[in-house]
Amino acid sequence: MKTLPSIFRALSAAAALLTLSAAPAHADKWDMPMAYGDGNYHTRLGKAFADAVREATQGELDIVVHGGGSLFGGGDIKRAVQTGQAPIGERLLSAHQNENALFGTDSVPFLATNFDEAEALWNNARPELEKILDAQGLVLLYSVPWPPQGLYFNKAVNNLADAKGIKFRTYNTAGQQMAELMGMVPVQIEAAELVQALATGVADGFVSSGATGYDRKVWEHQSHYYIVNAWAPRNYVFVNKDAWNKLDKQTQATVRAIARMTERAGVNEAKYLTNWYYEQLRAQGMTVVEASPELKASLVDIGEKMRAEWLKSAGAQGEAVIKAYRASL
Ligand code: PCA
Repeated sequence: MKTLPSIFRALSAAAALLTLSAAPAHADKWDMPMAYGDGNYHTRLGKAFADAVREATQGELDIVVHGGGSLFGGGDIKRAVQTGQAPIGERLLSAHQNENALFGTDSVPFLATNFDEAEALWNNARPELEKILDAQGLVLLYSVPWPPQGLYFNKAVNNLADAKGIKFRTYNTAGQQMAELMGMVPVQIEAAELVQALATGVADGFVSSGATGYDRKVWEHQSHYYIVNAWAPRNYVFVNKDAWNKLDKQTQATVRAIARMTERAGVNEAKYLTNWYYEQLRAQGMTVVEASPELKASLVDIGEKMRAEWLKSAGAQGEAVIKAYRASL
């Protein structure tokens, strides 16, 4: 957590520079639901973003973050913002893959497995996603990645035979498909309910990064974390278009500038924390290691099948994004 204070300082210094010469014509209070707990870096960044916006608009745009799914659960946040029940919110992007395959671009297995690739993929997917969101009445502000994804279990799992039949918590379509192809039994559960699921035997393993294992203190129920770097999913922050259009142009530009800085700070924070989380899991007695070559080879095979499926469902638009991404590497 070493770097976050400097992010707060930088954002607040930037906010001071961006401060509008005249306060906007009318004050707004925006409730901002977020799905992940208050200690998580996405939620801490959301609060830093809100603080910077409040400072730069001299308190006239007051964004109030509600973490941990306390205002709307993760599964309800997008709809809440689309219907205007909340003007702004944050959600896991790939949770909407069932609406449009493009939302799952970041979770195509082994397509982007480190932060640089994840950023290149995002840069190429972003314009398409902005169009899709615009048609849904939403304005995209910023997006921050999670560390690359691996597998948690309560025993050693070195091959598909070891994994067979395990009840496995997932958070998106890709995780679900991967679990099924591994011979496991997927169950979709929000991070906020993860510990309960592990404690009651609803799930005996799950896909995630070190972040969620650390945030949810899963060492009480899990013994192994396998580093796989299967994909690096993203959260994104979006605004209801009507609420956005009520802001004057200068306020919009200020919010956009702070959003850009928050995204940059978030990428750096995620990079820094990736190994830090592994160290914390190890300090709690967990085995944190690379997946065995045998398991890794099976996952690569499964990943190829999933990539082919995804390309089919994402059509020409998806193919164009992947092609441009590959060309940009
Ligand atoms: N944590 C989130 C999504 C990806 C991650 O690393 C979760 O497990 O819900």
